[in-house]
Amino acid sequence: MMKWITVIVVLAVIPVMCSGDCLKIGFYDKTCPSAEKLVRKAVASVFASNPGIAAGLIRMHFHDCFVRGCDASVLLNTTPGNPSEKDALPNLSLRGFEVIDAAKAAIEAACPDVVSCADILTFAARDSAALAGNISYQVPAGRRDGVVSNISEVNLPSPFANASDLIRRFAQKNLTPDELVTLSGAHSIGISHCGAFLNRIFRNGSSQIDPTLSLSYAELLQAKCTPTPLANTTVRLDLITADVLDNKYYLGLENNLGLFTSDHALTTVAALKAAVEVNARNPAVWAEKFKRASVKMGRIEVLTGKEGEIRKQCSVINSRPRLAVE
Ligand code: HEM
Ligand SMILES: *[C@@H]1O[C@H](CO)[C@@H](O)[C@H](O)[C@H]1NC(C)=O
Ligand SMILES: *[C@@H]1O[C@H](CO)[C@@H](O)[C@H](O)[C@H]1NC(C)=O
Ligand SMILES: *[C@@H]1O[C@H](CO)[C@@H](O)[C@H](O)[C@H]1NC(C)=O
Ligand SMILES: *[C@@H]1O[C@H](CO)[C@@H](O)[C@H](O)[C@H]1NC(C)=O
Ligand SMILES: *[C@@H]1O[C@H](CO)[C@@H](O)[C@H](O)[C@H]1NC(C)=O
Ligand SMILES: CC(=O)N[C@H]1CO[C@H](CO)[C@@H](O)[C@@H]1O
Repeated sequence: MMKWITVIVVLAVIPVMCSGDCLKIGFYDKTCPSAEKLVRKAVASVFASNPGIAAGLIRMHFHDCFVRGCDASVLLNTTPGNPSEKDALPNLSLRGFEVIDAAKAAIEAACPDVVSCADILTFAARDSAALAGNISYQVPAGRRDGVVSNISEVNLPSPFANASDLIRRFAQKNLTPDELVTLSGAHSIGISHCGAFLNRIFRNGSSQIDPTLSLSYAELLQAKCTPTPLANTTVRLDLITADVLDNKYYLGLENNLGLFTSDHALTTVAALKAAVEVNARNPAVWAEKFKRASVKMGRIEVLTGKEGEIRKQCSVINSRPRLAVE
């Protein structure tokens, strides 16, 4: 009898305990079993006609997690008196907001007020990796949505950054130098505007082109970005396999084909360079590390339990204080 009481007491206590941040795989299994499937469907349906969307969503997840944690603050619109993260310069062309909105609408129709936008974005980034790179993994959920998005807090790593600056910024988010290199592999898909690499192709002084950039590639980039460098011209981040999320990015780095100063920086210090070499030689090793590092990035400063809220619409918080200008 006593034994059974003990068992019952233990079982009753276990569900309220959780280690670390409380996120778990299958978080919506009971409350919204179709959630992950609906996100996958929304991403896949856009991907079919616009494969670039995978890059957009993976980058959006990174930007969300690095600013105020993975709390969907990146999705919030500017409101009167409060310019949001979306209006910050480094957002330069985030894309995929409409995919998140479509997934959210489908999910609200099936199970209202249960699934956070932060989890939807996390699932969408995960599904993007599967579509663009056949890189599949399970991702824990249970994030809640933040109620603050502030342009002044957007302080992302710069494409002009050197190795020590990148290492420091990732360390601030509890990510290791190896994870910096591994996650940068996301630059094996997607595009960039000229503004992010002009420093490497139009320089004043003796050498106009950054000597650590392949000369023929630099000339091609110069042609692309002339005569209006700040127009909407875009180039692919990975020359070798532009649309496939794979480890060819690292081969590019080893051949001075990294597009940004921050890409090339990964080959400039021993610790990072060793990781670049490992990733370049071992596609499966890199893919495994990419999965793990993506899950870890998805745990940065998350809100859980009763923190934050479950937004009804991903671009606005549920209830906001009335402002004088409204
Ligand atoms: C290491 C520091 C990083 C820097 C400095 C950086 C910088 C940039 C810049 C400047 C662009 C081009 C934006 C544009 O001009 O439109 C870009 C694109 C992109 N970044 Fe990063 N990034 C970094 C890390 C990451 C990480 C960790 C991820 C995700 C795991 C990521 C995923 C992407 C993707 C997928 C694109 C292509 C976006 C698209 O095609 O819409 N980046 N990044
Ligand atoms: C945004 O953040 C800045 C810097 O932390 C702060 O001074 C400002 O008051 C914040 N704005 C809003 C509307 O909360
Ligand atoms: C995708 O990856 C799985 C293992 O992770 C593998 O069995 C399968 O053959 C791959 N599919 C393609 C199309 O490469
Ligand atoms: C790297 O960049 C940081 C920040 O811009 C700067 O303070 C530092 O001196 C640079 N380090 C090297 C080795 O160039
Ligand atoms: C080079 O000079 C031009 C014209 O003087 C200037 O607009 C540009 O910003 C300079 N570029 C760099 C990298 O200093
Ligand atoms: C770039 O594209 C955006 C959206 O497509 C557009 O609003 C903007 O005017 C374009 N800018 C230039 C310089 O063409
Ligand atoms: C998608 C998005 O919201 N882009 C914004 C990025 O920031 C610039 C200003 O720096 C805005 O004009 C864009 O609308």
